[in-house]
Formats: sequence, C-alpha cells, structure tokens
Amino acid sequence: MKYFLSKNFMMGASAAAWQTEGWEGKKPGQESLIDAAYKVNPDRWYEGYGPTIATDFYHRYKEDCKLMKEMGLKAYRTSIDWSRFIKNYETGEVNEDAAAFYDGVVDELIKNGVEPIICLEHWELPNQLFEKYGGWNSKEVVEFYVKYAEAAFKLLGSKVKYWFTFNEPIVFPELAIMDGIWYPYKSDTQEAMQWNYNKVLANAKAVKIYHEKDYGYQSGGKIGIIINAAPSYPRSQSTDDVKAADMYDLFFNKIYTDPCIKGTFPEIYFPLLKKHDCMIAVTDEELAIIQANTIDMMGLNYYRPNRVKARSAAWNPEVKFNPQYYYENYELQGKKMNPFRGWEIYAKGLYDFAMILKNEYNNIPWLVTENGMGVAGEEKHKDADGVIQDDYRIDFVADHLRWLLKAVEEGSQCFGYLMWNFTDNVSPYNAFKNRYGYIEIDLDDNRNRRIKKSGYWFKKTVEDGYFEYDGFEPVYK
Ligand code: BGP
Repeated sequence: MKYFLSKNFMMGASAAAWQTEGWEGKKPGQESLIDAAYKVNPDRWYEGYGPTIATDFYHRYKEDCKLMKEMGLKAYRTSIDWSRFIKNYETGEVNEDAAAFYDGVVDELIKNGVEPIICLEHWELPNQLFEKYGGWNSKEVVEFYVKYAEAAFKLLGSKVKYWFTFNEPIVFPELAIMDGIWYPYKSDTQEAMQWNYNKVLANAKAVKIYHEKDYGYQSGGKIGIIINAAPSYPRSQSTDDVKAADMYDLFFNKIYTDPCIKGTFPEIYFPLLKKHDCMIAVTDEELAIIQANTIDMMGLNYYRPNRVKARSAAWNPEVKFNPQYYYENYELQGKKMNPFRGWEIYAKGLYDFAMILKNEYNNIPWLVTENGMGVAGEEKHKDADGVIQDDYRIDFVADHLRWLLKAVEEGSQCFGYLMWNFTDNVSPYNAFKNRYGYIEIDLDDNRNRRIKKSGYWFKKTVEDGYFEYDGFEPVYK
C-alpha cells in the first residue's frame, strides 16, 4: 500500500551535541554532567567508548551537512552543549569559539537546505553547576539556564525558527537521581521531583523570554519542549490495573505535559507528594509563571509503550517512596521486541499518543523528535558493496510513519518526523553498541560515513513523496 507525505511534512533526523560532537574545542572545566558520568566510570560504558570523540561532528559537520543534502533531509535537530557554549555559567558569558562553531553549524545546515532545530539541553548541564549547586535541584541553576537560553536566542534567533528548551527532561532525574542507575547514582525521589519541577519552571522562563523579546517569535519562530511520553496501557480494565496505569501516566507523562502545555500540574500531584513525605519547594509566583508561559509546539520522542499492572505486593515501608509504590511493569506476552535494546516495538502507540495530544492537550502542534531502532552487530548485514542492509529499520520507520499519517488524517497536528539518528552515535552507557543511524559510522575506519539501505529508502521516500509498506515481518536476529 502507498502512504503519501504532504509537501510540508518535515522529514528529518535528530541528534544531540554530546552524542556526536566529541570534546575537541572544550576548555578545561567545560564538561557536562553526562561527560562527568563517563569520566567517573568509563568502565560502565560499552567497550569503553564514550563522548570523547563521539562521531567527531565537531570536525566533520560540513561533511555531514553535505550528506543531509544528498539524502534530501528537510530538518536536522541537534542541541547546543551548554557546558561548551557558556564560558561563565553564572553570568551567562559566552565562549566565543563555541559560538562560532554553533553559528557555523546552523549556517551550514541552512546552506544545504536543511531546517535547523535547536534544543538547549540534551543532558548537557555543566558539571560545575552540578558540583557547586546540586544541578537541577537548585533554583539558582534555573536562573543560570535562563541566561544561557537568552544568549543562545541572541546568537541564533534570526536563523533558527524551531527551539526546544529540553530533551527528555525526566530521564536524568529518573535514572540518575531517583533510580540510581546513572551517575551520580542517587536514590532520592523527592530530589528527583524537584529536578523535574525546576526544569518545568526553567522551560516556562525560557518560553517567556522567547515570546516577549524579539528573538524570532514575532516573525513566526516557535518554542517547545521534547518529552519522552508514551501511552500507559494497563494490563486489564480492572480498577486496580487502570489506577496503576493512571499513576504511571501521572509520574512519567503528565508532570511535564500538563504544566508545559496546559499551564497547570495535575491536581492530585502535590497532595500525593505531601502524602508520601516528598513535597518539593514550589511557590505561587513560580506556578503563575508556569501557567502564563506555555509552549507553542511539542516534541515527542517515542520508542516504546508503557505497560503496567497493579502491584501484587505491598510496598516495603522501610524503603523511601518511589512511584513504583503504585505499579509494576507488565510484560505483554508475544510482544514484538527489539532484542538489542530490550524495548518493545509497538507502532500503534504513536497513533494513540497523537490522539491523546489531540483530545486532551488542545490539539497542540507537534512533531516526532525521536523514533528509531538501535541494532547491534549491523556489520553482518553488509552486502558485497559494504552497504548495511537494514531492512528492519525501514520496517520500523515505515510502520511508525503509517500510524502517524493515520493520526494526521484524523486531525492530529503533527508536522514532522525526525528519526533518531542521522548517523550512528554514542548512547548513554551503551556507547556504540546499538547503532541508530541512516548512516553508518565505521569505528575501524576513521569514523567514515556510509549511507545504509534505510538512508537510500529515506531519500527515495522524500523524492517520491510517498513510500510503500505492506507490513512485512523482518528477522531481527
Ligand atoms: C532517547 C535520547 C537519545 C537517545 C535515544 C536512544 O532517550 O533522547 O539521546 O540516546 O533515547 O536510546 P539509547 O541511546 O539509550 O539506546
């Protein structure tokens, strides 16, 4: 069957500064929290690879922009590395070399016909602000972020029309502060919730400046936030399973989508935190800022659905509160899996979340800012010419796109699809284990770039304005 893309539909790809640039050009002390995570424990990163060189985008961005043009990419999202861009994190003074680099990247994208989409924080919080102030636990850091955001708007506002304040702001609080999986390996739900809240506040303050000052909003620029939200499916329709799914939805979707899109937190949220002795520092003045400064568009990173069920055992009262108090993860039998990443593949989830945005979030304009498939050992899929035959990725993208197009047909205001990633890239901790790109990065050959079969599929799809898909089931092994 043929699926048609409208002319203005933004077909592109996404990346992040820290996952591509490498550390070249960074001055001593200019490291981000995720850089620090690697420095502290390189042993926990797959085969020791980390952000040090990454894809060497810092030196090779012109080559990458040329490839984008060749492939017909309409948009490319990346981030500014806050820890690189700002010289004095407290005053917001800019590092001129870094400014020249980001200016150069944006110019190069535009020169190659690619719309630049810029995110201000893809976990590149300066490590100095973490060490001195406790990172996003601190309201002072909110103010430092606002200064940084304004410096970025000032530099690039006349060229960049799509801005995002944060990428997946929940991930660091969740994995590093609440669940002790990432550095700094904390297990403190209250602090994690303060990080989340402070990021929502920082988002609103950055939106306010972008809207009120003349950095491009008046001439049609847009600002939003990227959230890794997904539908929360209960195991069954029983009251307890549905409640578990609702609570999951609250703690992992709504504490961002509600305040950022509608201006208010769900009514039950603060009372719940109080009930569990986890209440955070919130003022009426801040809540008023959040209410008055909502986003223009949303970015959705969708990889997999959330499946939950009611807990079968009571919470251990000696363990401090964690949202898991209310749910357990549910393993759906027979689910389609990406075995390399261990994530379920469920393309219809994208349609379902599009309908949630349409029906419960004022039908806000949005785009898919990430969706993709990380696969290990791709070199074994090379053909005689050395081109990776990643039919599984074509299947993944086509299947998600067709569900997305169905949502658009039904009135969802989705205006684009950015695949993760343009090239293979460094993942947190998994480093180069699972490959995500339309373009291969050859680690054994000077990080050379080679377009995969999916990249040619992308090019043809953009040129033709449609793709054909019959829902074949590729072998993932
Ligand atoms: C998202 C992040 C990306 C990217 C992606 C794939 O959560 O925004 O930075 O890494 O997931 O996940 P991973 O790299 O962990 O496989």
